[in-house]
Amino acid sequence: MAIPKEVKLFGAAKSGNCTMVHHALQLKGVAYDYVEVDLKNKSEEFLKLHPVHKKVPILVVDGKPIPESLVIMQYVDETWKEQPLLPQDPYLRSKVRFWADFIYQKMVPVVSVIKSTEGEAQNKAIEEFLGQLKTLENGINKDVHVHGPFIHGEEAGLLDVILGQCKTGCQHLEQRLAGVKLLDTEHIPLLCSYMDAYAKLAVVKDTELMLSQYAHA
Ligand SMILES: N[C@@H](CCC(=O)N[C@@H](CS)C(=O)NCC(=O)O)C(=O)O
Repeated sequence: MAIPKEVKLFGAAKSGNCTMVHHALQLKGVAYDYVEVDLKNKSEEFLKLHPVHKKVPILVVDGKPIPESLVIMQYVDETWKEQPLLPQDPYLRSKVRFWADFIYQKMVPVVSVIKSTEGEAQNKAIEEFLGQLKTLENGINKDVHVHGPFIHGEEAGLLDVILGQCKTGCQHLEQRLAGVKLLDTEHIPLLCSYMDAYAKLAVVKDTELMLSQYAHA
């Protein structure tokens, strides 16, 4: 397969799903152009890219659009071989995909409940989320982590990218829910240490700086 020539990311500066795609592209050293989408006033150009989805991020590779952050990151990993984001071993790959899916399909919906409720219902959702964090910590350590500062070992991989964004999301949530600690080093010491290692990577600062010009968006 020929290496793509033109790579364009349509995203929004405030979107965590888009930030993960920036990180994945930059970790792999892929050169790309960025288009900031006004989500309140989506352009015709953007709407034509994926009429079903109509959400960011969308990666356009040599004119072909790819939606969904998790699908995009796996596409990027399969297309550019430098610094693999997924393990080479198929069994280990299945484990990484399982835990990525757990975060997207099980944890993200609970975060939505926390954001959209109050009182008893919100407390119940917070408890559920804390339990999921523990399940994730135990599962990742049993299934994926071998040795090194990152979940994937010596280099950051797909789960590190996703967890990096989880950290940002949880910090915002903690500010909103004054007094509630979601990322507690006593409760989930290993996840906290992977997240801290990831936060120190240059791609994190570089993306933040690049997107700061759209902070008003
Ligand atoms: N599951 C999708 C979620 C995409 C998504 O929800 N994008 C939001 C921004 S984070 C969006 O485009 N919202 C605008 C809209 O729904 O109109 C992914 O991971 O890419």
